[in-house]
Amino acid sequence: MVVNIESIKRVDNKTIDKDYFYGLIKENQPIVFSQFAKDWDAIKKWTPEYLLDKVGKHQVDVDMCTFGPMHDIKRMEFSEYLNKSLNNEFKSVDENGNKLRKCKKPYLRNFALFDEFSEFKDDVKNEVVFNTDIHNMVVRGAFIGSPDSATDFHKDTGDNVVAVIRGAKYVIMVPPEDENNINNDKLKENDVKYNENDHGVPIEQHPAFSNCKKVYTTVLTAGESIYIPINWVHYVHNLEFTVSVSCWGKKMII
Ligand SMILES: O=C(O)CCC(=O)C(=O)O
Repeated sequence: MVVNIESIKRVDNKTIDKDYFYGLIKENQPIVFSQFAKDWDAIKKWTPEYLLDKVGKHQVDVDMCTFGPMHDIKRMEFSEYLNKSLNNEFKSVDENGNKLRKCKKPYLRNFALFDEFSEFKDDVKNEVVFNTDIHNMVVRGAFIGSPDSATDFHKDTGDNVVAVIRGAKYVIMVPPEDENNINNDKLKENDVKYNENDHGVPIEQHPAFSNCKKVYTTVLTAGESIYIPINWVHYVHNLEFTVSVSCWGKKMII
């Protein structure tokens, strides 16, 4: 059965009027803001060289993505992780030469860059859409991943605005009403294939989604952001070496 796919709505306004912006968010549908992050300092500043210079010697906890009872976290110097990611040196096949699932590739997820290095704090602005009330914890974390690293299907405990600083991400989203129609066994059997050079099954034919009414997709590039409403199941595949910042909160400014 062919899966019904819809592209996530994009708004390209250079300056986003606040009322318009929050009106869109109120609909509780995913939206791509293609200009929202374009002028952030991070876009100009966060080259691999800059990150290495500022963070290189710092120890980071890399999710080795074995997804056992505990995630397999490996501590390493940021410079080692960044260079291996940039050069795509983490293995993508198992001992028998079979392709590993993308979400099994080591990935530096939810790195507390802003708590640990204050000079990065003002370089990204996705928190501006959240109310910073003390009861509304607004949390930001950086995601730095090699080509073909991925975060498996999951949902967040708050609304989320993900901004891409470098690279590109293929995003798949399933609305809350279809969550129980996803076949997780079929997902484990086959990766979602992005294009002809990739492995797995294209989303249009993927059996894990054949009972879903509609599945939403998009590709985000540097300077673009996506609003992921709470309870929407999502999957993110880094198409190249990618740096992004997720920002979660429970109360938007509306
Ligand atoms: O960028 C990623 O790999 C995952 C982002 C995500 O799923 C999240 O912020 O909840």
